[in-house]
Amino acid sequence: MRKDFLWGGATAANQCEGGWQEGGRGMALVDVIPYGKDRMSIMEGHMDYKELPKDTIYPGREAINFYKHYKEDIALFAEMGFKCYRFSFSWSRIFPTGEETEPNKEGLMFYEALIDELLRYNIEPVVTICHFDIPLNLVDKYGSWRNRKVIDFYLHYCEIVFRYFKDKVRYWITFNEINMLMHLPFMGAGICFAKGEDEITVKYQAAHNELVASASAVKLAHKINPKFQVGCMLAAGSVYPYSCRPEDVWESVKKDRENYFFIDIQARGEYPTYAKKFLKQKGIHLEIEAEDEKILKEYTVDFISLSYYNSRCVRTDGQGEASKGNVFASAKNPYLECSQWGWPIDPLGFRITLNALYDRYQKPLFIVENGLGARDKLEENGTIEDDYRIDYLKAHIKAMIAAVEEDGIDLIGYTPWGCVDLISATTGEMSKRYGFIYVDKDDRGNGTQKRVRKKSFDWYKKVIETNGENLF
Ligand code: BGP
Repeated sequence: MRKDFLWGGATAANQCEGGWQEGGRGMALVDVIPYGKDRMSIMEGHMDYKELPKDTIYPGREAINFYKHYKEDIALFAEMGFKCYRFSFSWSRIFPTGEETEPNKEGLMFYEALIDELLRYNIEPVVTICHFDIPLNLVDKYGSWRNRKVIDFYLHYCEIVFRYFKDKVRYWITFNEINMLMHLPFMGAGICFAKGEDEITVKYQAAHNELVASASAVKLAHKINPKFQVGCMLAAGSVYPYSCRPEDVWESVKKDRENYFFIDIQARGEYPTYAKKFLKQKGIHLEIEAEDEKILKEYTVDFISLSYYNSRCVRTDGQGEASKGNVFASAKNPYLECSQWGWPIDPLGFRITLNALYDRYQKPLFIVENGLGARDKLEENGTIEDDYRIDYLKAHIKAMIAAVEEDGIDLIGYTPWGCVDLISATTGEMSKRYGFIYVDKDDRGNGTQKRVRKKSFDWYKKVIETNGENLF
């Protein structure tokens, strides 16, 4: 692996920061996403958060209180030898309603202190501008990303942070898992549907608006600092045909395209032919302004970042089980074992996915999420023996190294997800843990929030120390 390879870890404000009423932060999307039975309907945009019962638990409001613990957590990241750390800004900490002209100084100062802390340890900050997040006011007042006005609010926010952190941050990601908006529109993009609304048109309109916002952010970023590296971000995972039946193969091509659609535009600069045809055939009419095409074409991303948890699989014979626990509808792949949450485990699929993306786009890749969500047990002697996590990461890192060294992929870095335990996006649980660092907190919010090093902590430290050569 190259000497400057960015080993690190990843988190996001919505799932770790908390401090929802501190430092002048405004209400955010995550503050109204509940724990429990209504979570899915809310995330899918099929239930209005205002209908939730009074005693609802909102795990993201406090999360692991990174807002207060960030120094301690960063010290632990430094101890593991992190070269970079991916995190996100909370938009409403900087613009409480999203509509202000002037930013909330306290919010900017918080991120400045955080970034300075990273730089003190020579850890490169990688900032996600929008990770499943938007000020709640923009959701209530404008219907979130379905409305073009939100593009301007987003760009104003970008302009402020690009200028403020001009000399301190180099890597920026415009939207986390941009394709998630098709599957969990409220969590992904703040979209809640009215009864009887034409959902597919709303989703593609919101996608178009985000894509224009993303390209415009690239333009702005390069104007402010030509050294900025701006990336898109895909929830990746190649789609396998269940069999070599041509129908299965064709279905897998179509399913892959549903995800590539976003990156085709962000990396190649235009709506691909298949997407234009699809929109036409479905009678989806989008509001596209005259200059949009030009912006999309001229301001493509510098790199492509991605999350990879598993491959996907499709079959068209209507038989067999569905793969559990996955928001991407998928058939169960009989060759793969699954995690405790039913997510398939497929390290070779990682190499396949990286190759597919690199073949298609020929731009540097950055793996900004990967990992195993598992239940951990804090032993009486204070240790956590998470060998299952080490096994998962080891197999995936081997596949990643093969993709780089044998297949020739240009890879910037690797930041496993939830390097410190945090709230799960899909389930809202604390017990679905990814970290090298355990956080004492349960699904109902009880616990001391004490941080404890897991067995994987020392293992990952050695991986970084040896630049991936010593996986043990
Ligand atoms: C991705 C998100 C993350 C993260 C991760 C793991 O979709 O970008 O925010 O949470 O998946 O998913 P989960 O938390 O549901 O296990």
